[in-house]
Amino acid sequence: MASFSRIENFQVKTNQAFLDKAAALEPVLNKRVIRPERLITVEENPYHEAVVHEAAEMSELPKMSFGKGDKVIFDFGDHQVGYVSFTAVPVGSHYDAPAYLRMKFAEIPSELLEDSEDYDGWLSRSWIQEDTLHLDILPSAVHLPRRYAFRYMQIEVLDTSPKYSLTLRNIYCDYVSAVEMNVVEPLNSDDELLNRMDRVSIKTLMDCMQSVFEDGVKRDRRLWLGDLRLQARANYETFRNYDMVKRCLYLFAGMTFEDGRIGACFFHEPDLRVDDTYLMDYALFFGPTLCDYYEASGDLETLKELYPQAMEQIDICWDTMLDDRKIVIDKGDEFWCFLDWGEGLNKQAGAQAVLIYTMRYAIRMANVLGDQERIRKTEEQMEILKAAALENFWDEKQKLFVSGENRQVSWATQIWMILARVFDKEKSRELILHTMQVNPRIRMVTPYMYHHYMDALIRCGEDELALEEMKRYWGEMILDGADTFWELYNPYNKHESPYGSSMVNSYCHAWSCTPTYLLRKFYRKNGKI
Ligand code: RAM
Repeated sequence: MASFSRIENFQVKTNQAFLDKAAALEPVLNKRVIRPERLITVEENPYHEAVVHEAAEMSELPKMSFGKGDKVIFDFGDHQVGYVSFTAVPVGSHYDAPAYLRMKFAEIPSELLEDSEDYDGWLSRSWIQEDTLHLDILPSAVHLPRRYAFRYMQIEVLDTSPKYSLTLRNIYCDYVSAVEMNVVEPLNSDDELLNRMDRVSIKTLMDCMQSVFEDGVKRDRRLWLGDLRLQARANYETFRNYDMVKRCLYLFAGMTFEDGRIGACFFHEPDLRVDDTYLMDYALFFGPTLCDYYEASGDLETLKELYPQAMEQIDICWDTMLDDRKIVIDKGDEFWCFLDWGEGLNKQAGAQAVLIYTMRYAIRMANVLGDQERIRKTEEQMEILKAAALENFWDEKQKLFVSGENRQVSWATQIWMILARVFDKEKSRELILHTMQVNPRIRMVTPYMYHHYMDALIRCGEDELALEEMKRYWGEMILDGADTFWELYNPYNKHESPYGSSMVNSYCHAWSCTPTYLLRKFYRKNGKI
């Protein structure tokens, strides 16, 4: 299922003062030189899993030379984001032809077993991290111009000539990030798996903190509002880089759709530009993200300045996205609301719940600013929307919420209804436990949706269960070899991809970094771990 939107003659509304504020907050990236730790080989086992074998220590490299058809794989020891350099030196007779190399970068070992010729997904194949290079003059100090996201780098010699081969020297990566790991205290739990989940979360977040909060450093390398909200939450518990959140909020507010709707994602290179994609849930999350930012940073000035736009997102939904019954109009297969990548997931009831959820944050902000009129209006609207949700989406027989014309039952719908607090805590608890028992066929596939599942369990007072589920999901990803958390992880289908091929899946995806937020905010602070 291809999901994207494209608007002909897309018109935007710009607030230059906001964009200038965002530009002034552009971070200077820290650089660190990282060298590979060892040479490896990768092979496929009978279960179609990639198995890594150590081939040699790095100290062996100067003694090795590579001719036509040879491959060497460098393991950089952990996930990296940055610019790779190396020197190629010819050995043998004087070189009589250019060296021709193919380089492949992989976040996880199985990417090295894939052949991009077989790619048939619907996202651009240009995301696959491989390049070829001709070296006309040797020796040659190569500085690759692209930024790569990887742990493993494979160099394949496509050709030299019968008269010479190559040695490879001084290979390193200039790692880049806006933040430094050493400002974050370790979790120090007695449970080593939790410590690892925390560390991997922080590394995921750190790698994605570039000029903006990128969603994924392999792909899409841009700012998405839904991702930002979770990244910002994890950031408040770890790096506490308030400026980067502020910069991203001003970017979204500084360039919107002509009618004031906030775009789902934003490009920051070569210049600032909102994408022509509107997602109802993402636009609404501008409010909660702003509210969280204010509560974490105390920056009242920014709250005041951006509050009107947060409210406007709700007003737009109230005015344009509801039918006479005050339920969200189902736009079916269009890319109009995200929630999760689950195949066939109907978004109608979930979107209604997100609108209600967002209103709670609107009231929180209105309280800070003493906006009584907004509080009164929003409380009234929330009640109307909750009543409409119960009337139209609650199925008393199944004791579950349904969504869409086909009355679909999904995990996402139940979870968002719980987060919207359509029921009180006890009834919500019954609902989540019942959902777990029923295990609806339309499951959660992204760590993004799993985060909301954890949030819902914690909200229902099921902290222990949330911890178990967190270990089962993110912990399992670690056991499957994650150095950073992946964009997609469906324990029931490990090769799942919403893009028609897992070759373009991202394996350092910021919306997956929330265990550190959950562990630090709800468990460590209360002395529970
Ligand atoms: C994908 C990315 C991104 C997400 C959007 C909706 O393109 O994974 O992180 O926010 O979908």
